[in-house]
Parts: sequence; C-alpha cells; structure tokens
Amino acid sequence: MISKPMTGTPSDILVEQLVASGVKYVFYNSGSREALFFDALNNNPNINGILALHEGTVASMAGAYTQVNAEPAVMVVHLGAGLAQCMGQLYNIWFGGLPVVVITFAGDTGSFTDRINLDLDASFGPASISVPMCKETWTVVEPEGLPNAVERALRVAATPPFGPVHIAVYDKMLGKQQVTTNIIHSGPGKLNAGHASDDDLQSIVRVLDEAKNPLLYVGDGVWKSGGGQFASELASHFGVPIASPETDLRGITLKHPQHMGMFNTAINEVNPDVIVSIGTRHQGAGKKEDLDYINDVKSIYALGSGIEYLKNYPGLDFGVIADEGYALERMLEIAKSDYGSGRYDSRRTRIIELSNNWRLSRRASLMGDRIANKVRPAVLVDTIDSVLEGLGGGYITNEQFAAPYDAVQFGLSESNNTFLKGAGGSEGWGVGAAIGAKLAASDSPVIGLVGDGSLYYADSGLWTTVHHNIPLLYVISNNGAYGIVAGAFGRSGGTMSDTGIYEGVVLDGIDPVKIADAFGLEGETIESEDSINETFERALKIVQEENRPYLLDVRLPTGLPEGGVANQTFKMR
Ligand SMILES: Cc1ncc(C[n+]2csc(CCOP(=O)(O)OP(=O)(O)O)c2C)c(N)n1
Ligand SMILES: [Mg+2]
Repeated sequence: MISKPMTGTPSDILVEQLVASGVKYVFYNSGSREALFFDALNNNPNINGILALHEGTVASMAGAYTQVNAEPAVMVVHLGAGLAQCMGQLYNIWFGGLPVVVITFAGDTGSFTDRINLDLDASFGPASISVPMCKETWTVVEPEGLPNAVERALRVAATPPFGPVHIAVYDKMLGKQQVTTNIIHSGPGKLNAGHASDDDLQSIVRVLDEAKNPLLYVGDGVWKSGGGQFASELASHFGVPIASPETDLRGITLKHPQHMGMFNTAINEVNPDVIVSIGTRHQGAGKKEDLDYINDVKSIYALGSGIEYLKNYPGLDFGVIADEGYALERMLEIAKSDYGSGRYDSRRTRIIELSNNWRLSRRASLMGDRIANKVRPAVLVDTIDSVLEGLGGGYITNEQFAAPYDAVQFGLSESNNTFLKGAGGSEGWGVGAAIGAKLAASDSPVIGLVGDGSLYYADSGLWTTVHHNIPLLYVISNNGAYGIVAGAFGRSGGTMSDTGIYEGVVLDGIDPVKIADAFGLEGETIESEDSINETFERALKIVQEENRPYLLDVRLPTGLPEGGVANQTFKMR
C-alpha cells in the first residue's frame, strides 16, 4: 500500500481521496450544510462535480456511468431527505448490482435535540434507510478516517458481485480545521472472484455438447467481468440459443442471430432440456407459477461470481462460484480445441431459423401498416440501430417499451451497439442514465432512448445535459401514454378494458420539444418516416461534430390498447 500524508480540511481530504482512488466525477445535488465540501470539490482541478436538480437523476447518472465500463461511480446527496429522495433510482442501482458509492452527510440528532431539519428520526442511524438497497452501509465519525472509508467503500462496491455502498459522514467534521491523515494511493487493483477449475469448466462444456437442446442464459455477470465477446463466440460455436433476463439484455448482444430475447419467452420457444446460466440473477414475479418455467428442464448448470447467480434455481444440478469472464474465455478455448464446431452445424442452422422466425414475428407486430403522421416502432428501432452503427457503434440507454430493442434486426459486427437498461425498472432513469453513460463512454456516441412517460419523471435532467454540455442525443419515443401500463390495464378485465376508455395512462397535451427548449436544449419533432434516417444522421452530426446535446421527439402510434380512448374522471372545476 502506498499512502501519503496530507494536511487539510476534512472536505479537502475527502475530495483528495476520491481523486487518489481514480474518481473523475461526483454526481450530486447540493445542500447548505455541506458548503465546504462543495467548495473543496470545485477547487480541485482533478475531479468534476455533475449537478442534477433531483436526487433521482443523481442516482441514475451514477448508476449508468458504471454500466458502461464497470468502473465505480460516486454520488453525493443532501442529508436524510436527499437520500430518501434518491431511493427510487438507488433501487435500480441495487437491483442491477452496480458499483456506486453513495455519500451523504448527516447531522447529530442525538446530542442536543433529536429533531433536526432534513435528517432522519434519531431512532434510526444515518445509514439506516439505505440498508435494504445497499451491499453495505457505514457511518463515519472521525475525519482522519475519511480516506479509509472512501477507499474501502469503492473497493467493496466494485468487487463482484458489485453493489452500492453508502457512507454517511457526520457533517460536524466539515469545518475549517486542519486535519492530518494519510491519503491511500494504491490498493490491490481490481478484485475478481476466483477462477473456476478446468474440471468444472469441462463439465459445462460437455453438457453444451451432449444436451439435445441446451439454452445459454446470460446476464449481467457476463459484461461486468468482460466476458461478452467470449460468451457470444461460445454460443456461435455450439449453435445454442441465447436468452437474457429482462433486467439486463447486455450479456450477449441482441444482434446475435441465435438470440431468442428474454428468458420468459425464449424458454417457451426453445423448450430446453438443459439450461446453462452464466452470470445471471434469475428472478420471478413472486408467484407460484414462477417455477413452472423451469420445472420441465432436466438439468441446470449455473456459474457466477456469487450466490446471487445460483440461488434461484431449485435443485440446482451443477453450480460454480467463479469469475464469469475467465470461465467463458477458458470454455471457448476448450471448445475450440476439443469440440469441433462442425459437429453443431445442423443444430446451429435449426436455431438460427427458430430465432429468425421468432424475431420476424416480433418485428411484424411492431411494424404493421403505415399510419399517417406517425413512425412505426420497428422503424424507430431500425433507424436508431443502423444510424448509430453507421458511426462505428455506440451506447443506447433505454427507458421505454414502445419501441422495444429486442425487435432489432440480426447482424453481428464490430460496430454493434451496446444496449443498457435500468435494471430494476424503476421509472425516472432514462434522462440521467444517458448523461452518466456518455461521461463513461467519452468518444462513443450515446443515444438516450426515453419514453414520454419516462421523460416526465426526470425532465430537469435535460438541464444537466445542457449545463455540463454533455453531447448526446435524446430520442423520445412518444406514444402519448404510459404504454406498457396501458397494455396491462387493457388485459386486466376491469371496466377500462371492457369499455376501452382509459384514465391514468394517457399523457396528452405535453410537448417534449418545448420542455427541452425551456431547459436550453435544442430539438425537433419527427412525425413522418419519410426522411427519418436523414434526420437522425443530421441530429447525430450536431451531437458529434458540434459537440452539444440534441433531442428528437418521435411521434409513434398511440400507446393505448387498440381502439382505446382517453377519459378524465376528475377535474376540480
Ligand atoms: C418508480 C416507478 N413507478 C411506476 C412504475 C410503473 N411504470 C412502468 S412503465 C411506466 C410508464 C412508462 O411510460 P413510457 O416511458 O412512456 O413508456 P411506454 O409508453 O413506451 O411504455 C410506469 C408508470 C415504475 N416502473 N416505476
Ligand atoms: Mg410512452
């Protein structure tokens, strides 16, 4: 360990340790009690603060930042109230197991009075409300311990299985007093889960060879460990179908011609005898039927960096806790040397046809007939995908359902785009996520694909994009509705589905371009498919060449179920 003594205010020390730990950005919303911390942050040229106007956006920026390169992020929110306000998006960070360090400052609610503005009830510690959504939480009392707390928090958060860590720092220490302590300049580097034994990996490879109809199920552990390319080649080698959990579709790109999309649909299409799960947190809907999906599967093999990747397979047949990236790389080597890919030609042909048929039907349902002054969802998906690939590939942060990316056309290439989601599905992620992703992706282009409903949760994030001049393209898939919710209302068998008159899901009379304009963000509305490619190319040129953000509001067919109309049950006058 290399550590160097430093004398400074506790705020200087906290910021200096962030810098020493390689942190480039602090995502934050400010408050008066931490004035000297923000002073120290602004004074240090080696780190930048990114200000969001709501704590949810602070968290969504930080979370998505980590989703690009699996590098940890740091966020600061104001006292107990700011922490409480960020929880909706901390949910996505926790559910996705993302390496985010949350720093809050805390007032003393025990010594003089037990009731102070903006802080938690004295009966609960300052790091208590984040407990259900954090890997670990600590309270820091001694300013000399700040470097240790920060360095340890980053290390814990970014050690697989990743997860958020919260440190609550008593704000009494944020004065002008000079403190001497050690800044930690080195550590063990990145910690990984251990390497699986060759015997274990041979067993998994053997089952991919011997099973009649195996399904490769890949989740977040794959990209977090850098195993995506190996996983993709392993799938191609054995000609196996691929599925992803709905929470993380990045394990193997959806452009892979054997990708069957999300697990719940893939499993019915494939009807596998064996599931090989790599780095996947399998989940359910909290219903008895959750397990029906896998009851008919003869055996399940699972490998992942922690028990969370193995625990939801009842009677698991074969489980290994190990680093996914290494395992995939080694399994591919074993496959190439001992199992000629020609042996799987007929399986591969069959699976490519199966996936292709499935994808075609998915696309057909989203294409339909042309509607005047509307863009069909599949056209939007294709446009985004092809224009971004035309630039060599980029990142798409997605928070919308109207134009689902799992309808994209197949086509593996070096310029395939990377598709990121808010893992927990907690709305309000998309606007901030694009900012965090762009800061991490640096030169790669980023499209923030945001539903109209999603936009309105976090529209003040548009201001952050402008204020810090983050050059990214927002694409609003505007169906004038909470479309996914409207669909569920339509299937519910209640009055709304009987009458086709909907309340609570219609978002009418809102203009995203005007909202953007008010925050200083230029944009335009697209109502026709005619020159949609050219418009997207022009918009991305503005972003990439003029180095500034831009917004496209794309009008899609209504998100209400077919024939549905809007209702309003209450108006005050
Ligand atoms: C915190 C939170 N509140 C409510 C929901 C329920 N919900 C799911 S999607 C959605 C609206 C999505 O609207 P939009 O972004 O327009 O998507 P689309 O129309 O494409 O379905 C809502 C309210 C949620 N997922 N998270
Ligand atoms: Mg919508």
